[in-house]
Amino acid sequence: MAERKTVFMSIGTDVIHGGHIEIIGQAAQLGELTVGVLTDEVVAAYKRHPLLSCEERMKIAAGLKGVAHVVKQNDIGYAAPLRALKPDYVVHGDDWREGFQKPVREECLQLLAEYGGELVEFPYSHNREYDRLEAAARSQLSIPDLRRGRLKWLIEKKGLVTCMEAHNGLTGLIAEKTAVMENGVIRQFDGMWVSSLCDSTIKGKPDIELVDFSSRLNTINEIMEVTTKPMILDGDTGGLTEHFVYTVRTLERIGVSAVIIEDKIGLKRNSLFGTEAHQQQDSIPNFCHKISEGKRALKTKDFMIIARIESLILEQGLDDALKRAFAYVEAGASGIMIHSRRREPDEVFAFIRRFREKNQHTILVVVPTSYNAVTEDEFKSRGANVVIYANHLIRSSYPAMQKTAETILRCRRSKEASEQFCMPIKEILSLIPEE
Ligand code: SPV
Ligand code: MG
Repeated sequence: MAERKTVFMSIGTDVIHGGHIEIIGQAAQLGELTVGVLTDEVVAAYKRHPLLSCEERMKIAAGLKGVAHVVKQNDIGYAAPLRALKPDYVVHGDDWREGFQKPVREECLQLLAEYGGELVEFPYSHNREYDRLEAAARSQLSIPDLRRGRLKWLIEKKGLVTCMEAHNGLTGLIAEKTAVMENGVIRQFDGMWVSSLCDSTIKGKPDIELVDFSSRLNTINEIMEVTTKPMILDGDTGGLTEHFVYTVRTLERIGVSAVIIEDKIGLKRNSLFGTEAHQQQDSIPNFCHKISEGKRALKTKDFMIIARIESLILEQGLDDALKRAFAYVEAGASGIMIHSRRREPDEVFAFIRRFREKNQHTILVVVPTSYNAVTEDEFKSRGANVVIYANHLIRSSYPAMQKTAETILRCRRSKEASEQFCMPIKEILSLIPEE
């Protein structure tokens, strides 16, 4: 009797619908079917945060009719399972012939050619009901209780996460949706940073805690309404401790993942002014009190209060920064943000090294605006956990808008600006589709 053929297919979804059952049934007819269940990190990177864990999804897959074996798949690519299993057939929907999965398909074909395996593609079912299901699953992720803890989860899974600044719904969508494909790996930002500088600048105000909390809250809500990724709020100094406890409760309730407060007191100026502007650092006991009171106000284990140290900005030295860091952790800070305005990363690296000698677990946040040549991989290898791109969308949009305005003034009409700098009307009309 001829040996039974073997079949492999990958599953990343946590919403199993009739379309999946159909394709699994067809795959099982070809032979003994092994299903690779993509890990949570992989699903989060290429699609969205999974609502069910990999272990749960493996149990579900194992129970489906036609599935003989289930394996965990650690990569969107097929190299590991195909080299290990050498299945006669790989089954996939034909939707991956185009779009971001195209290189994955090409790699899969090469792998199959190595040992004479075959790719079997079934027509992908564009069913509106399935699209609606996926949209409903995605919208779940914006629910505060599901969004809040996702920053911690991502840091635990990935070691290092990246956050892009967002200052309104549109920039929120850019932070949420921008993705690039590189060697079969999809890169996206993990979360968003709601910067005081950008939130003030977009309102035409200086970054001196002039934009009040209600207004900051409006910005947060505007972004949250159209996105699902975790959010870190730049909480400035946190204000009076008596007020901060209420701020913390509000932020936690609406699904923000973390607030970062800086150890300054009095009229706050943007850190990138350094000592050029008068700025005063808070005392250690006072700031520790603010942290511990904020911590006491929390209702969940998900929300994080992160203490930002301004010692390097105010030229108080590394020892002062470290002394503060350990005191703030002792007071209950879930993380430390170390800030610097030098072009060289040396003092930040020295801080991370000396902090990590004594503390391997507390989350470390860096904001490499001035020392911008350091890569994310290097930060990770040195022990940082969060990289924040604090102001780049506003800094890139302002010059672009100014150029358009100047060109219209100079030309006394909009033709030139429109042709050179503006996206087509048709594209802007369909940029945000109706749901
Ligand atoms: C912000 O983005 O508002 C920050 C970071 O606080 S910085 O501008 O570098 O101070
Ligand atoms: Mg700020």
